[in-house]
Amino acid sequence: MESRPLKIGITCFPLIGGSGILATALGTELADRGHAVHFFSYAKPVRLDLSAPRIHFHQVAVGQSSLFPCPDYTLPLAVKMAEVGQQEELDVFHVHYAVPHATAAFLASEMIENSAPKIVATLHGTDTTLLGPNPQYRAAIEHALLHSDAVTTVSESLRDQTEKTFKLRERIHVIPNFFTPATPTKSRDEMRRKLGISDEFLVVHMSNLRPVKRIDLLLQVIAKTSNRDRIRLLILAGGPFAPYEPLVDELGLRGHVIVREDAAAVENYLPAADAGLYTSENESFGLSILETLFFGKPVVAFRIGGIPEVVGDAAYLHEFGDIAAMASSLDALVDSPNVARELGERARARAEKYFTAAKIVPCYEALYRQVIA
Ligand code: GMT
Repeated sequence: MESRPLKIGITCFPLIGGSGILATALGTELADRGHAVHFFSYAKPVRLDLSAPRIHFHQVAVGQSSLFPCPDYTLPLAVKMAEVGQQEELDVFHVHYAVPHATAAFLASEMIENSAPKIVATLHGTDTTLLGPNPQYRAAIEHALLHSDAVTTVSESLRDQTEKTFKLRERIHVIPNFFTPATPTKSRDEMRRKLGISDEFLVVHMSNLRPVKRIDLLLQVIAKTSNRDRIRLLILAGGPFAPYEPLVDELGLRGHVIVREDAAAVENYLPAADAGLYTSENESFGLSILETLFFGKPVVAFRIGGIPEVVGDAAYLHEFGDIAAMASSLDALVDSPNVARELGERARARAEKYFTAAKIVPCYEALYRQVIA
């Protein structure tokens, strides 16, 4: 028997960051598969195409009452989710992050009472790693997770850490992230020309430059390579790079670092690169790393969090902080184009085997049907 299409509410952060990108890609794929998808956020998620069929967006205005010491988002979000959840008879609220999104979903379902949508909460990292140990938030996160009908994490590593941090009754489901590479609109040569690169070895790094990304270590690795004169570092930055400019000079890297703070089309930049370099001290998954693998580029990173689950043996991984080892891996790639090509192809094959939409989206659909049943 054909199963009926679902009505799914997705709550996520709208800005550049893996969780919003993943939530947007998931909603888009679900709508493609015939489900109705309602997004909730304070702004339109950056990659969301509002003209696509079955996609709806409900913008939540942040609460500004002068009674409160600061603007409030959780309550207006809960009210909007309750209104739409009831009107549209949503089956599921799929929230990305426990606080404030799963808390808002819990409040919304209390407001709706009977036939409230089921709640699926996906954890991307900080609920557990940053806020979990914080006594101001711990109990609220635990409450939101205990009142969700299912909790998922994006890696086994984050599941283990979450189960150690909170007292949960049910086992967490692990559903890894996926990525669908867009078709480049510019050639490798054209992009390299635009970037002012000829035959230099181009190393790419994509992140929001938060402290956890350890941009200090990223620059130090480049400075330590024997091939530094042949290497250029391209940083596709989802945050301001200005705080790191003094370190660029201190390490003598002026002229070696190219920063793009408005880089939306990663599908044009990644084929122009020769390798990816990631130096985060914590990463529950590493969506940027997955994007790099999909474009067949060899990756050098630290063996932390969920990264080993993403890259398997298709990348060079080193103990956290071992900058010398990272630099020599990069040197090996610069010196041996065949090794770089072979590792990049292995990376692409792994990404296409385990982390496509075709593989992952049905796991979410199955989970939604399980909680509804
Ligand atoms: O890493 C960030 O700063 C952004 C954050 C987010 O909310 O988008 O990323 C988290 O979620 C991504 C999508 O699941 C993961 O790929 C990142 O590894 C995770 N970041 C951390 O765990 C630090």
